[in-house]
Amino acid sequence: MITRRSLLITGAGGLLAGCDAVGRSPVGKSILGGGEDAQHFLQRSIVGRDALAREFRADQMSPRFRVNGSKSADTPDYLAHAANNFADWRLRIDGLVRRPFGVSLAQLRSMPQRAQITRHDCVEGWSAIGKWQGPQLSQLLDLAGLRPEARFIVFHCADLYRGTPYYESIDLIDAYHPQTILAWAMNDAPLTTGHGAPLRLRVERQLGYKHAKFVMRIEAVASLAGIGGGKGGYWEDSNGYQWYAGI
Ligand SMILES: Nc1nc2c(c(=O)[nH]1)N[C@H]1C(S)=C(S)[C@@H](COP(=O)(O)O)O[C@H]1N2
Ligand SMILES: [Mo]
Repeated sequence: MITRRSLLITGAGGLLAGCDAVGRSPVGKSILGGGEDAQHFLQRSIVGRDALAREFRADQMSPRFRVNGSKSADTPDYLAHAANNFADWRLRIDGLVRRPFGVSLAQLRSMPQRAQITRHDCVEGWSAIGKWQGPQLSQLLDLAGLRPEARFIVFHCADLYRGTPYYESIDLIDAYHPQTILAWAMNDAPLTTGHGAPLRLRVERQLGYKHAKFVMRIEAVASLAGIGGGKGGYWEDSNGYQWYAGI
């Protein structure tokens, strides 16, 4: 059986082939501005982007949840904050926002919280069910006030993966999805270093590599062209992974 996930992972050729037909139709033309838009449009036409990811019961949580990708961030700045339990650390929110600001871990913990038990699906073929807690990303974006030109949210991470800064990006549909949270807790405990302390993204309708760990800065941008290699994320730039990794 072809699952939606395998279709979307392996189906780049198929989806893009389908773009021609969409691009020729009047509605397609008005909506499609580039490859990213084409993927948005097609994804939205296949499944509702607002649909919730499945949530699980506590007894369904995986006894072991693998640490994957970077296991830590070893810049002097990150290590100094980690040694101090991130007490002076601030998440920075800037870019195309009216009120750029910094927010402490204590403040993030005192905002309204969302907790969810979800399944993490890594593109490498493993999955694990865990519980994540933190404020919804939408709350922080609303506090900052997105400017009308903002179209993508970029997550700048503390780690270098194989020498290159890890980063990821999502569109505003996923940024405002109710299950998109900035998690500081996993399985009812503060995030461990391996799972991305002090803060990581959970974007539950997408594959694992989109879930940026060690998030230091959130930037609202109009285009992904000026960030990293321009394709919207570490793996997108380095390995041709799809920018929209919907599951
Ligand atoms: N900053 C950063 N975020 C990252 C990665 C990474 O190497 N660095 N790896 C990604 C991948 S491929 C996966 S599957 C998940 C793994 O999260 P986990 O270590 O909590 O299992 O983190 C994602 N986020
Ligand atoms: Mo992954």
